[in-house]
Amino acid sequence: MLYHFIIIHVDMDAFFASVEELYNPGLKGKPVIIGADPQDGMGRGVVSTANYEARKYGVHSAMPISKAYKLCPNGIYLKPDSKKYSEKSKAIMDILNSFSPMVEQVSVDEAFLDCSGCEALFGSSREIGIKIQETIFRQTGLTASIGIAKNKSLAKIASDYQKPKGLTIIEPGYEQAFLTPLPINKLWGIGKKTQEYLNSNGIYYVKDIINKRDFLEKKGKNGKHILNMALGIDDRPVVSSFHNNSMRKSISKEYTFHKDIIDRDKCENTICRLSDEIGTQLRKENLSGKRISIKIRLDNFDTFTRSLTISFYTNETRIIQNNCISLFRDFDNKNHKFRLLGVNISNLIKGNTHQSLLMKNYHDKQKKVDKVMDAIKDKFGKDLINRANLMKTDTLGKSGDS
Ligand code: TTP
Ligand code: MG
Repeated sequence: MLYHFIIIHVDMDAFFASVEELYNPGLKGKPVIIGADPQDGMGRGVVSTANYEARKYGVHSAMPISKAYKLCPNGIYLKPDSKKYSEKSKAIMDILNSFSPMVEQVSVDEAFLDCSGCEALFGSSREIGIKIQETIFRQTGLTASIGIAKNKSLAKIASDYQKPKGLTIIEPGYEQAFLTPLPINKLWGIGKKTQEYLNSNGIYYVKDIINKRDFLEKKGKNGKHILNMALGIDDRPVVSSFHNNSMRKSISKEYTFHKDIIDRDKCENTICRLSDEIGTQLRKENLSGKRISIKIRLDNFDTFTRSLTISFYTNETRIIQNNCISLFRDFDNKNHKFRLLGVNISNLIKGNTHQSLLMKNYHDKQKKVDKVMDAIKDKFGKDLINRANLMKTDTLGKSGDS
């Protein structure tokens, strides 16, 4: 028999909202929207997710909460409760690990499994898919959609194809037939900007990409990647995250200003405060990270991220702050006001800082400061104490996790 790959993508349905429905079954059948406080239509945050009932009104993830409120004023609006979601996420990942040793978690509610060669154990790929859905439902009460194909990109497209509770299998040999009629935004990794660019070049469907392959081949690495996605070519392996399954991939904090602001000093203070919160959390969870990013949303909703990777792992507030500030200073807001700022640290490992010996004295001092700050925050709460450079920080409202 010809050996073929069985790559499975599992994506939970309306994850945050479904978990809330589990805890409060009275919500079932009603439109539920998880996200920022809508404040009677004046709220300034965004929607994290909406259940399928609320989606009928046009509400979706990342939409401004004020717009969601306009579309669905009678919806039930809830704030995200990340503790609940990560507990359920862990339970789901444990189940997936019982199906294959090769499980790659890609977000809180989503993972790839390499089940190639598991047929003898679990049956055909369809049977494996059904078993995974049934086990998740039986053990957590939540529904998942599943895509099965010969590689990650195809499996990911397939899991989204018939949501919710979908099971879509792209049989070997039928990949091209499945892909060509799809609109380009169904391909993994084609965001809004790329979609607009391709549309402006007359490319709307996957088949258009293939017809214009010469054009894409001239567009460097990204163009070739898009062409490969359209041809169903993807040789990225499922990288098992078995060893750090329960470990976070990144920590983010963000803050939406109550009013858009232009004052860059105020922005820097907010960035310092968010970096401080991230440092505290890293140390609490005994993690260190290497890739530092800031997120900037302007008053016209254009959103940017700027990142850098430092040469050592850190959990020191000062290092995170300084790098974020430097990223921020390089950013030209072109006279637009700032609406939201965020800080993220990723590329995480368990444990403490690995840094150059030359800087050891400096770091030892900073670590002492961090330790004292953490102890005081633990005892008296995080809002009581701030470093000197945070003193001008906008204290209206609180930042949120994401
Ligand atoms: P998704 O899997 O993208 O969405 P979903 O599970 O809510 O719905 P679907 O059935 O379409 O898969 O994201 C998983 C969770 O991540 C989602 O429940 C909430 C959170 N999330 C955000 O907080 N902000 C976002 O912009 C997105 C897309 C998701
Ligand atoms: Mg999902």
